[in-house]
Parts: sequence; structure tokens; C-alpha cells
Amino acid sequence: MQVVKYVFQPHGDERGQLVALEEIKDIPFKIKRVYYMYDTVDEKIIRGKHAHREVEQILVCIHGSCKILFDDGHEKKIIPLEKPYEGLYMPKYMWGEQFDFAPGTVLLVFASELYDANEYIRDYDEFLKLVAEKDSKAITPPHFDLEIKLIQKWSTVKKCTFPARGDEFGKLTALEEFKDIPFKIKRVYYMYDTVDGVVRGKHAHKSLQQILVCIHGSCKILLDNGSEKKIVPLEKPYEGLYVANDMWREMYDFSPGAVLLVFASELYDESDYIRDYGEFLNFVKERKNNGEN
Ligand code: T46
Repeated sequence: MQVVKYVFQPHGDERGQLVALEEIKDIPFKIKRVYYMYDTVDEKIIRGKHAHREVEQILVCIHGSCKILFDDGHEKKIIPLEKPYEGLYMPKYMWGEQFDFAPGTVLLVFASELYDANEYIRDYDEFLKLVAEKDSKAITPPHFDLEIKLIQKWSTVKKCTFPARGDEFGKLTALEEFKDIPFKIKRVYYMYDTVDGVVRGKHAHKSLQQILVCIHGSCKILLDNGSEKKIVPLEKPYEGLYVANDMWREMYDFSPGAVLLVFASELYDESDYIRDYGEFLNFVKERKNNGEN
């Protein structure tokens, strides 16, 4: 058994940083659910304290820092997460705990399955028993290896409010494909360290649908359907903005430390972008003429 640390490749430019994660390519499974923890009460809180029978996960500390305990029933290992471009793979049958959250930390988790309370193993003795049963069938003894993988690769608008599940530890928002997100989540990307005064975007898409969530801080989104413009502020980690393909978009007025998280219906494809405003207006007109709008 291994604990794998992924180092993703940030796409930094003069505007700031952007990390894009696609299922199978960057995340080693199909992304069915994404959840994030924020407003964690203090550094004494310990979250997790369970293992999973079915769910595989990738944990990314998208803002701030925390520590992750991995326990395979034989050994324990604590790994810090403190860079928004680093991810830790949490396999099935691994006891996990998250703690030592710095103030303002946002921990983002990609999950391979939808939420199912029955697949959790919450009792530590039961976990050890299940591990022993699995070991008796295993050929090689389990051991820890921290393997660093550098991944070198590389008008319709709706504001929705997601359930913010608060408890004594802090807040958690979970988003499942087809339920909270109206499409299959094929890619997730996030922008951070955005330079003051920058305007990002300035393009439309031919077919991509997206949900934008300002998971930390705030920003504004300008939407333009070719005949009308609308400015939507995003300032709550439990509010999402659905943006359909045929919409010119600009993101600006990022507060210091803002993190904009985006769920995308398609893998990255430069040929889907319309970067010229005149071309965008023709695209919208043509769609109207064809009765597609
Ligand atoms: C959108 C708005 C809201 C990738 O390699 N993969 C990706 O998935 C993305 C999104 C970007 N990149 C690369 C391409 C560029 O070299 O990252 C760099 C920055 O991307 P871009 O200039 O397109 O970033 P924004 O902030 O202008 O636009 C992004 C999305 O691209 C776009 O789909 O709707 O956010």
C-alpha cells in the first residue's frame, strides 16, 4: 500500500495561478462528487476519524494548511498539506484524520463515489478487524511509500445555493454530479494568487457548461449573452453560478486571497473557446437563426 502525493502543474501567468484537474488524467478515478471544508473552528479540531469501504479520494488544501493522518492498521503517517497544487491520494481501507487547520483553510476533496453513509467504517476496532481479514488474503505485506508524482501536462445563468453542512467542527459543502451540479463533472479547476486589478476570462465557449464557486474570498462575474450584460457577485462558499456555453464571461474584482473553483462539463479543449468578441456575437446570432436559443 502506498500514500501517493501528487504535485499538479499550476498554469501561472501575469494574472495569477490556475490549477486544472481532469478525471482519469490528473485524478486517478472518475470524479462523482467534490466537497470542501471551510470555517473550521480552530486548530484543535480533528475531522475524519474513519475509513471507507468503497470511496477513493484526493485531498487538496486549496487555501491555508492542515495535516493528514494516514493509518493503514499497521503504521501511521502524518503528511502536511500546504500548497494548493499538491494532492494526497486516500485509498479505500485507510483510516484518515485531518487536523491542525490554519485559520481560513479550505480543504477540497475529490471523491470516486456519491455519498453513502453505509460505506463508512467509523469504529476503529472494526477497521482493524477488516484490515486483518484483508491482510490474511494479501500476498505482499502492506508498507508505506511516499511517492511524489509530478504531473507535467499538461444564456443560461443560474445562481444556486448549496447546502452548507455545519457542525461543531466547521462547515462542509458537498456537490454531487447530476444532483447539485447539473452535468457530469469531468474537470475541476481553481484560480488563486490572482493579481490585484486583473480581469480573467474574456471569452465564451461553444459547448462547455460550468458552475463557478468562490470558495474563499469574493469576486465578480460579468456575463454577456450578446444583447444584455449582467454582473453577479460571488462571495459565499455555498453559492454557485451556472454558466452555459454561449455566454461571454469576465471574472474580476478578486479580493485578496480569493479562490475561484470551477466545475466543468468537458475536458480542456482550446478549440471550444471563442476568444474574439465579434466572433462571439456571430456565434450567438447564428444560434438564434438556427432556432437553438
Ligand atoms: C472559463 C473561465 C471561468 C488548462 O491547461 N486547462 C484548463 O482546464 C484550464 C481552465 C486552463 N488551462 C490553461 C490554459 C492557459 O494556459 O491554463 C491557462 C490559463 O487559462 P485561461 O487563460 O483560459 O484562464 P481564464 O481564467 O481566462 O478562463 C478560465 C477558463 O479557461 C474558462 O473556461 O470559463 O475560467
